[in-house]
This record gives sequence, structure tokens and C-alpha cells, in this order.
Amino acid sequence: MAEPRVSSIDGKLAEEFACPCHVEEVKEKMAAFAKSHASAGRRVVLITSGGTKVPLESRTVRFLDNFSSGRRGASSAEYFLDSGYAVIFLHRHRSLYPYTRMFSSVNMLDVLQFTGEDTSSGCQVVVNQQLLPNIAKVLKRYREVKDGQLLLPIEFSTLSEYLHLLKAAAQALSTIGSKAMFYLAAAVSDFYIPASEMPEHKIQSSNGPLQLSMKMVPKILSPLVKDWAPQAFVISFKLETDASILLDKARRALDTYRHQAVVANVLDSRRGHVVVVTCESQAELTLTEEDVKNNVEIEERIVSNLTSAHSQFVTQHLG
Ligand code: PAZ
Repeated sequence: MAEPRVSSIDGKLAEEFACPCHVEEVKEKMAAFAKSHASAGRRVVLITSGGTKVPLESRTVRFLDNFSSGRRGASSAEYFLDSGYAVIFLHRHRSLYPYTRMFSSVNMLDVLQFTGEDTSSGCQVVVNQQLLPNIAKVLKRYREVKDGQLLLPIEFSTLSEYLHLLKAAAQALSTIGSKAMFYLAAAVSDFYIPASEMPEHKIQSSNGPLQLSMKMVPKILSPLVKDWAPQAFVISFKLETDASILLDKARRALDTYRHQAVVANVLDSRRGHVVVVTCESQAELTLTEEDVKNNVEIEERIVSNLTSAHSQFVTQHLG
């Protein structure tokens, strides 16, 4: 089926997806962040991370969700920061977050202890570094990033919030042209129920088995590449469970949207293997057993591949 026209996607966004009230304020924040870092000579990457929540009722009790933990987005943010980028981190509320992700399985109360006998409210509490061996190193890097104002976190929960905030981000970053990268790692729902067709109240199980009819979510990559940030370096992600269709779908996405690269991955092997597909090339990135033993993460390889490609892209656009 032909891709809907850009204007119809804009119209659909306005009509069928409720706009979060703070979107204009967030857009201004993102534009100011991009401008100040670009004028300091930094490139800026917008990372999307985590899954989206699709409500089934307007007074939402139930919703459709997906598997994404946000680990890819959060760890990639750290590698982009290490590569000198400023990062806008558009992430799902309560998904993994840069730096704290490393301690997400830790019960905070198990690693804290009192310094003395006194356990009243005025006493000192410290971290037991034997239980959190990396904490000092991670805290130091987190502070550097925070003090340098290099990370701008923006949260979403629902599909509507994600779509409006991504549009706002794209428009905000368009002012820095080819210095902007979009790294669209979030797992975004392909289906939704329009507000006009959504029941207001909790769906009643006494009415029997539930049948849902959902609409296709507009392909936002199309206006992002063509209209909102036409000079930016844009990377989308493609996840499949059937490896035999993955590369074909990645190439088809490149043909359709004409952006710079697709990072293709399969659900079960995504932590150790991805393919970066561009119009001219196909780079397989794979962790060896040795890499895994040394705690190397696949995101380090992905970010290294894409930051090099972005450098070439910027040179071509400025040259
Ligand atoms: O968030 P996570 O680390 O659990 O998973 C990452 C991922 C598989 C969501 C990402 O690599 C990806 O492929 N995102 C796009 C998914 C898609 O819509 O095809």
C-alpha cells in the first residue's frame, strides 16, 4: 500500500493522538539544548528508548505493551556521551536509564549501611562498595555528565506522548542540520485504538470474550526524514523474531524512507549480534565469547560504527 502523504500523517497526529500539554515547553528545552551544544562544537543525538503503552479504555485500566526494557537505549546513551555527543534521551517512564541501569537489579536497602551504632534520622548512611564494586566509577561519570549538562532526559508513557514528543524533538533538532543524529531504538506499537473508538470505562468481562479492532499507527519516520529534520542523520531499528525476513525488511525500510541506516536485530540474539544496513553496505556486529567475558556490550560496537558514519555524513554535508 502506498505511504500516506506527509500532510495526512500530520493531520492524523493532531486528530487521533492526544497531545501532551507540556509538548511546546519540552520542544523549547530541546531546541535550546541542541543549539548550545552545537555552538560548543558538539553533535547531538536523540535516542528513543523503551516500549510504548497503548490504552484500551480512555479511563485506562488495561493497555497493550511490549517487551522492550530500554537497555539498548540506555547503554547506547553512555557510549554516545563517551564519544563526545550531547544526548536527548526520550525514554519510556521507568525503563532503564543511563548509569543507573547497571544497578537496576539491586535492592538499594541491601547495599546501604549505617556508619555507626546510631540509626536515628540524623545519622550517616554509606554504600557497601563490596556489594556495588563499580559504584564510585559510575557515580563519577554520572556527575561529569550531569555537571556538563550533556544529558537531557524526556519521558513518555503512551504511544500518543511518544509520537508528539518525537515530532517536537525532530523540529527542535532541525536547527542544527547534519550535526543531529536520530537513534530510534524504542519499540513502538504498530497498532492503536483511536480515541473516538475507545470505550470510556473499564471493559467488562461479563460481556464475554474481547474482540479488538486496531488501526495502523502512522509511519512517523516518513515526515521525520522528509519534513521535520531533512538534514539529520537518521538511524531506525528493526526487530524481528524470524531471522529469514529481517534483512529484507531492513532494506525495504531504507528504500521507503531514504534515511541513512537500519540496525537490524532478532529478539533472542539482540544482545550479541546486529547488522547495520545502509544503502551501500551491510556490517555484521557480533560479540565473541571473549567479549562477553570482558563485559563488552554490543552497543559499544553499534555506537562506534554509527559515530564514524555520522562523521563522514557531516563532512559531506558541510563540504
Ligand atoms: O529495549 P531492549 O534493549 O530490551 O531492546 C532493544 C530493541 C530490540 C527494542 C531495539 O534494538 C529495536 O530493535 N527497536 C526497534 C523495534 C522495532 O520496532 O522493530
